[in-house]
Amino acid sequence: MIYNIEYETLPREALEAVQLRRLQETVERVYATVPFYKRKLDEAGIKPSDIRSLQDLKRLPFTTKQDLRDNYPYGMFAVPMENVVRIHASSGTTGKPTVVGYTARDLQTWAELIARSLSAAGVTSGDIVHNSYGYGLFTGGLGIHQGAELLGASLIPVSGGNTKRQILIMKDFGPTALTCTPSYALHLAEAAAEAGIKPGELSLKYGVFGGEPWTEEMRKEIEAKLNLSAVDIYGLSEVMGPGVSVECREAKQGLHVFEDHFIPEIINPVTQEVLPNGAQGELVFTSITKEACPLIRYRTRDITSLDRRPCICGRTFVRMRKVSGRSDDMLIIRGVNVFPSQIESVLMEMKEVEPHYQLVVNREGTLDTLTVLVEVGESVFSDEVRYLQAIEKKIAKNIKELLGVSANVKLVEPKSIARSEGKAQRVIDNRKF
Ligand code: DLL
Repeated sequence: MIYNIEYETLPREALEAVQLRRLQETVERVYATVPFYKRKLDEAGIKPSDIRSLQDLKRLPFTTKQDLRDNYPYGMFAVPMENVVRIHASSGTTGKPTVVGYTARDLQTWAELIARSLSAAGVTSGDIVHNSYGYGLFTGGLGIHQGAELLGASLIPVSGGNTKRQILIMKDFGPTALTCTPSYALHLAEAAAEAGIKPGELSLKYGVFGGEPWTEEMRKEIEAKLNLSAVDIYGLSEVMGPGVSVECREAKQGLHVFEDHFIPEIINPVTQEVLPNGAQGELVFTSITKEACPLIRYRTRDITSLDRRPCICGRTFVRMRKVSGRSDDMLIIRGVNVFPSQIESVLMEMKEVEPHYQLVVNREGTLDTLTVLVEVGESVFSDEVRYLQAIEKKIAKNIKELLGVSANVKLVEPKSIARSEGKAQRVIDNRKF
């Protein structure tokens, strides 16, 4: 079902008119209220009144995560604190967290975007939603929570962790939809199987998974193990949280960006030029309705491309391809660019191994080495050594063929790679730069 039929199916021309008006309002507002943006626009010699068409967007300066850090904690807020009703933060791997605020209207907007997202997955007011995204400063838990309530579904605020209890709830409360990171979905599936529950025994029908990159192969695996239809949901706390874009269950080919609230662009991360339609590069967002923390041309570091072809679901919003990785997650191993998702798709094609893996990068002398740890199932692990070695060789060969990089592949015991209740840690880079 399309939750907001009027906006989600707006013809392009009408949509662009809405976008331009909202963009102009946003630029005027940030220029007047956020000293950082006044300075940036002055430096670039641009006045808010210079934004006369959507083409003018590319004249505006970028915003980076570093800019948010430099203005920590509240320097980027465009409204007085008394109008801010919620604060979230993303932890980030280094340094201070990135802090974001929401006005009451921002929370309403966000709830609507989640209601749209859940609807795109197939969820209706008659569904029971088991929400295992973490509650707290992370936007996943509370973000999904409010949107599910707005939709009128029955929401179970389980949050992450305590997997045994999660399984009990999944069995006894009869949830029809599951929301969590894809890696945790897989973990829940395994735990359910261990508890002797067969895929068809749970009442799940829909999954809305995101917060980290995952491949098509991983989708198939989760759908089979949990007997549900899974869509990908994307977002980032700086821009809003989950619900910036979502796949529709009709096509499951690319995530519709809620373009009446966010304008996406794809740039070359090195030269910063805007790339033509369909080209792959770094995703950039401008928020055009946010009150508390509007962002102009925020560089996400996520790598994807935009698809403007019409979609069978009827939504007119542009689709972004599944994110293949982050430009800062990209490993450069002996000069070769490697994304964890590329390795994942090699592994997923092999039925002998489990979808749990970790990449470990070391530097020996001047040489980078890549070790791929992959779990195998109980039955395979107890097989003879020669058989295991043959599998390791086959994986290494497939990685070499696809990526042109040599890897040491090590099969490890079932359950030996740490499970995460939120985002999985796929890479351990021990090199010192
Ligand atoms: O992860 C928001 C979210 C929560 C999205 C729950 C979806 C579901 P942050 O913690 O700020 O926000 O992390 C944002 O996570 O820039 C991407 O690199 C990555 N990411 C989020 N969703 C996806 C996805 C939330 N569907 C960062 N596919 C983003 C790939 C994703 N990467």
